[in-house]
Amino acid sequence: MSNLVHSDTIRTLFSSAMSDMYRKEVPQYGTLIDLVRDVNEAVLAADPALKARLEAADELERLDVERHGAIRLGTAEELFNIRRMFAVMGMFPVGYYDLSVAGLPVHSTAFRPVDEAALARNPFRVFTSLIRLELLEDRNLADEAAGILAKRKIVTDRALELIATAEKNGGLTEEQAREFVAEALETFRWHSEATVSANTYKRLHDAHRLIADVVSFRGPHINHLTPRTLDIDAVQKGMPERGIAPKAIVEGPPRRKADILLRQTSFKALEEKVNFVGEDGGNQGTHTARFGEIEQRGIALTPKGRALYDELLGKTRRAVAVGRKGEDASSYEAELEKQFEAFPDEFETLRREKLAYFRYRVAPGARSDKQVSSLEDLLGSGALIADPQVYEDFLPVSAAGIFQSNLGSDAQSNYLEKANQAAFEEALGAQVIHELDLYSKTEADSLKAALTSLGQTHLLTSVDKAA
Ligand code: OOG
Ligand code: NI
Repeated sequence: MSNLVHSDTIRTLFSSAMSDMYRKEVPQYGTLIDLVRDVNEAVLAADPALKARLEAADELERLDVERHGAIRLGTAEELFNIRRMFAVMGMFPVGYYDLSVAGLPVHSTAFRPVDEAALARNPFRVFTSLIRLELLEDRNLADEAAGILAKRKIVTDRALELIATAEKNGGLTEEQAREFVAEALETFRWHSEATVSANTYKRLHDAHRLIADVVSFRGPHINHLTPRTLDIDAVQKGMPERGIAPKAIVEGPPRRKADILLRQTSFKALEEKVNFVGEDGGNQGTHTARFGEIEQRGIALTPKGRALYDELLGKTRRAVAVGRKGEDASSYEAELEKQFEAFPDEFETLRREKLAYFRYRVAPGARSDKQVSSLEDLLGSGALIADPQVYEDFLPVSAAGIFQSNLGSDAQSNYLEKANQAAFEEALGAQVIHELDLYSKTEADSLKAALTSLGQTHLLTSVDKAA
């Protein structure tokens, strides 16, 4: 059918509908969006070279719409249907994150676009966690929770019909797409009416706050939507001025010239009124789940770069107790900066030492004259340009820090069973895509295309071997 709309269009409709809904539900989110917009404008105005680079690399336009959200699911069937729903929007499961190591009874993936054109148009991502009742010690409570979850339906009937239509026809018409977005939105809406009694809520909550958050409600309310900033320290500083209290430390790498991976900070979850099920027609209480977060994205790292990152972060965290009784921001930051002196802070060095992924392109107007003898010569002459590839994914240690600061608990459970990607993929009904494959393919493909158009394909073999 030729009258189908592109999945990129559906994703953009959906992410903007989610943003509108969350702005109404959580007003601080709107404040944060305004703050991030102001900071980004100021950064771009003060750094024309950065602006030019982002523009040339096709990264500037997506910045205004760039968001990620997060949801927590209760059952295998829910994860299965959510995968199908996101596929209609051109979002696929990338990466497997085991959070049991951080004492959280969940494992996760990120649904996101995977091809370059789709990422450039709108890189909307949803960090999606599945609770693991099998990790609960109290087996009776686990059974009870499973029984409660088995009764709910998080995707509307009409949304399921439209998903099936999209699967059959390879997409949706514009009219169907609009209806699909409206129906999909229902899945992620906040419900102040709990599905359980105050007593059941308390027991679930005592087992783990995350379990209560998932099991007590009709569906997986979106728990944050995160805009991307070009200067997270400026936003962190600006938050209190606009009446928002950020968590003490920024997760991820320290501030650098050559940004790597992902830096994130959040504000504490709101305490919201909830009506529990009760004989006398209701029972008021509160629930804290929904919060605000911002992020700054840097370059994607190769396995070698990632190993160095993990090593330096690990050293920092061993040297300073993080996250437990109140975060001591200044000593943590000082230690982090000290440790990361060992991480090269020039894109040029990151590329030469194969610590990070790049995307190659031909400089505007560059021509191929005689054959050059090395890639470095070609880069040095300015004919070939290496742009940093944005890290499009998440970081398990940071994610655990975000989870924990919003659960507001110091308690760490020690779970015996650890990662179980096979069980996660069985629930998903698909395998997760390995994020590193995507970055290395983009790098290899872009290099090949650029060298071909410069008539320098003789350089390819040596590069391929090195890759
Ligand atoms: C997800 C927390 C992780 C991130 O950006 O790493 C996260 C959640 O709280 O459900 O959002
Ligand atoms: Ni997040």
